[in-house]
Amino acid sequence: MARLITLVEDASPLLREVMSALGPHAGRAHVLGVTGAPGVGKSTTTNALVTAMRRAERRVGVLAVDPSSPFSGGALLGDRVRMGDHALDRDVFIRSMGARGHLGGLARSTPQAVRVLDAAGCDVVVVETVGVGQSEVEVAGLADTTLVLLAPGMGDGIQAAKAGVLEVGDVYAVNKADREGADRTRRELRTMLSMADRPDGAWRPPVLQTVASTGQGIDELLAEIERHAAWLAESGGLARRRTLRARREVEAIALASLRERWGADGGTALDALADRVANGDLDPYAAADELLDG
Ligand SMILES: Nc1nc2c(ncn2[C@@H]2O[C@H](COP(=O)(O)OP(=O)(O)OP(=O)(O)O)[C@@H](O)[C@H]2O)c(=O)[nH]1
Ligand SMILES: [Mg+2]
Repeated sequence: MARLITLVEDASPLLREVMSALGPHAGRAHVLGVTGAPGVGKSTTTNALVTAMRRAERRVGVLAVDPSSPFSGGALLGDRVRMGDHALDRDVFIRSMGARGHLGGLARSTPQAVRVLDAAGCDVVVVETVGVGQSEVEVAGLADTTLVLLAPGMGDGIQAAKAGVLEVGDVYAVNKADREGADRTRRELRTMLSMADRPDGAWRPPVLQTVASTGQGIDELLAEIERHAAWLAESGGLARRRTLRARREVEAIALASLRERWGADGGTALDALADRVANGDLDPYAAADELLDG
């Protein structure tokens, strides 16, 4: 699994063959996105959720994706500490991925890495990503279920609305509930979520409270995540989300390969066209046409 994910990170030419071989084995895993502001407790919560999932004998894959870092080293160090409980468990696979400077990097590599873990027999694949709305990877587009974490003080309602957090969550947890203001944050969040226009029969995102560092509230959180998964399967939403995920995956691969062809890494075709547009010799639409025709 580690080697296959390295191929994914390196955008290896072998991937074409690998993905075609993996295809028939994938499509079984439940993909859980975990997102929220830096330091809100995503890794600690993931660690606690994995403990609960292991009690139910699920095989779990975890991808900690850091769009802000070109290196996976830093994140890896933190995650080793935060998710260290599972280091020796053969049925838990944890991997950090950074952007590494590849074009369309994480947008392309994250769904492919999920596919590897899925095909390898993980029942659940957890994808941890920092932030919402602004990152290169939008977890919500990738996951079957998206868990959004907030913490008292740092994630009050108004800020949550700004960050677009209110649109992406299927399940919310106010983590660090051992700190002051958790009840208020939960109340505000519930109020804001209740103002959203939801058709009859639509999923209503629950808001829980957790103390990930002690495991408090984690069983309830996992129960809500599983309730959402069941609802998705019943409502037909699962197939829709998976098609959307595949769509993004195909799009990301196509864009990455187009960019490669253009030589956006300092290639000449795009540079020459850019020169002409900058000098006013060519309009940008004509330039784009020429690029696509070439
Ligand atoms: N008091 C308290 N501290 C917590 C809780 N959950 C996590 N922490 C602490 O918060 C800090 C950040 O936790 P992480 O799990 O690394 O947070 P993260 O969201 O993964 O952080 P990044 O990946 O860096 O964005 C750590 O020092 C944790 O021990 C909690 O429920 N209560
Ligand atoms: Mg983390």
